[in-house]
Order: sequence, then C-alpha cells, then structure tokens
Amino acid sequence: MKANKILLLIVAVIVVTLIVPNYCRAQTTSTDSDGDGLSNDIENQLGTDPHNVDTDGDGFPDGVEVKTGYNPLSPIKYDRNVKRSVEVNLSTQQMDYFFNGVKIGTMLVSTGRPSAPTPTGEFKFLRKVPVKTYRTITGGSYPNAKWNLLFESKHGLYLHGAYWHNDFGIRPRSGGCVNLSEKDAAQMYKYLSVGDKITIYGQTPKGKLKIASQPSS
Ligand SMILES: [Ca+2]
Ligand SMILES: [Ca+2]
Repeated sequence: MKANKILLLIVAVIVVTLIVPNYCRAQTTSTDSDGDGLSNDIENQLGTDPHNVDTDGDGFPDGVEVKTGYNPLSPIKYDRNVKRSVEVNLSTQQMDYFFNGVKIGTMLVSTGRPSAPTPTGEFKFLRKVPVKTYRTITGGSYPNAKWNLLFESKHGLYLHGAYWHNDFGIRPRSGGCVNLSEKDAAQMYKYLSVGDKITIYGQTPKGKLKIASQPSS
C-alpha cells in the first residue's frame, strides 16, 4: 500500500515537472500580446516590440509590414530595405518564407512532376507578371493565372497561383513551376520583390506524399 502511494507520488511529480511546463511553452510560443498578427516569439527574433502594434510609428502595424515585405523598424513609409527569401522543400511540398532570416510562415506548394522536376539550387526572382497564360505539353492552356514570379528564364519557371487544382502539399504536378493557391500566391506577390532569393532543395516525390503536408502557419 505504502509502495503504491510512493509510486503515485513519483508519477505525479513526473507529470508536473515534464508535461505541464511543455504545455505552457507550447502556449507561449504562439502568444501575440499586441494582436498584430506576429507572435511574441517572432517579434523577439525580428526586434519589433511585442507590446506595440506599430513599433516604428509609421501608421502600419508590424504584422502588416512584415507580411507584405516592408521594414517594421523604419519610420520611413514604404521602406522595403529588408532581406526577404523563400525556401522550397520538394520532399515535403512546402515553402517557408523568411524576413531578415527569421521564418515567418509556411505555405503548401505543388512542384514539377517526376518527369519535369523543379530544379534545385539558388535562384533570384527576375520579373513579376500579374496575369499570365500557361500552356501544357499536350496543347492545353490555363489562361488568367495570377501572381506570377519568374525565377528561371531558360525554361520559363515561375512561382505562381494555380486555380486548376488543389494538390498543394499533396503531390508534385506542375511542368516545373512552383504552384501555390491563388490566396498564397497573392500574398507572395505582395511580399517578394525582383532580386529576392528562392532556394529549392530536397527530392521530388514519385507521386502522392504518404502524409499530406499541413501548413504550420
Ligand atoms: Ca505581436
Ligand atoms: Ca509600422
């Protein structure tokens, strides 16, 4: 009986010391004290004030500035002098985007199918084209594709919205471009500038991912 009580006490101590602090930590990493759309954790990494919606006082909230690629630490309006980049992971069919080296979020993508894989390496965005028609090798076409960012001119590869499927984070199916949902493409079109870097790494999956990717934010 006494041994049972001691065992219970040990279990209780383990629960309190291990599980409770982890739970609290999980809660705090996503806390957004000033409600500007950026977590305290990200604000601490960026150097913005987690308790002030508009750190630089230019009239635009920190979250809006960061998610559209503007400097939240500059009182000059429309200052885009920051480092923006994206990293595409072919293996997971996900794309992370970074602001001054801090990861801000993740989007689901669909890259080139195994017969026309998206090339790995480092590229720069070369041109922004709001609306474009894509032609398929079988003679079909997808007109009015929105929010296109050219990153490789030899084969004409773009990061762009694709309204004709919903396989983002599920399987590679483009002709080499990086497909996003139109909503995500619209955000990236605002966020990125010509000259920003795109890094592509990993391996093109042979078909559907065993476990479909989920966006982390
Ligand atoms: Ca915040
Ligand atoms: Ca601001």
